Amino acid sequence: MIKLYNEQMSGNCYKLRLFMALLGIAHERVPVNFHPGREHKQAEFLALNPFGQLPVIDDDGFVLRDAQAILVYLASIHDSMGTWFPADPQRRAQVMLWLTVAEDITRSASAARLHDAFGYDFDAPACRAAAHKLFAHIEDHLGDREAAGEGWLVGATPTLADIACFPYIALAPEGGIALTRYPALRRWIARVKSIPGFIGMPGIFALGIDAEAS
Ligand SMILES: N[C@@H](CCC(=O)N[C@@H](CS)C(=O)NCC(=O)O)C(=O)O
Repeated sequence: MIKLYNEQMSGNCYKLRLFMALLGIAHERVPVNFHPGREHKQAEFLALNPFGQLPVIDDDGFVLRDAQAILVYLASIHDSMGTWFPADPQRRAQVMLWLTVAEDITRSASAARLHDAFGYDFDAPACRAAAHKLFAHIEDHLGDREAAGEGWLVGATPTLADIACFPYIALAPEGGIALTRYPALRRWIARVKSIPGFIGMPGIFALGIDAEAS
């Protein structure tokens, strides 16, 4: 069974928990004491991921780091219809593009949250400014998608693009990044929350109990 080295408060771990919940992928969670234990910087964990970052999976001895790479791996095995990671070359390339944006969101919005909530030594104002620049772009993109009658980052149904970008956009207010000026983003957050089988995490609540989603 897949082992997920996990921290409940991590948005990058959460995107894997969410995807595995949506696809019904059985897994075991190995808790890593991220804060205050900093176990992700200790030798045992660095042997799994020399970058000292969560998440990591171990699938019967196949060790893989990086949330986006893991999403692609899981979809390649468990999404035989290509719903989440389309086989069509153009769609697939568009999904890949948003997986790289997800990494940019981690470096900006997630870094601001790590600064505010976990005391990481990041330049929080610069991280917030970078996040707003990204969010303004995503807001425009989602507005265009809605105008075309499709509410997802790529195509007419949710894909890995949405799963990868969702957590740290939804958690952005915890890093001092308000979403008030992004109505299309807030509508998209509500759509992600309405995917059957959706699960939340601390700070991301299911529809009906999160006023921010409305
Ligand atoms: N590219 C990596 C980034 C992972 C990442 O930034 N993880 C955070 C937790 S959500 C972390 O471990 N940060 C600790 C650090 O960078 O020192 C991924 O997408 O998995």
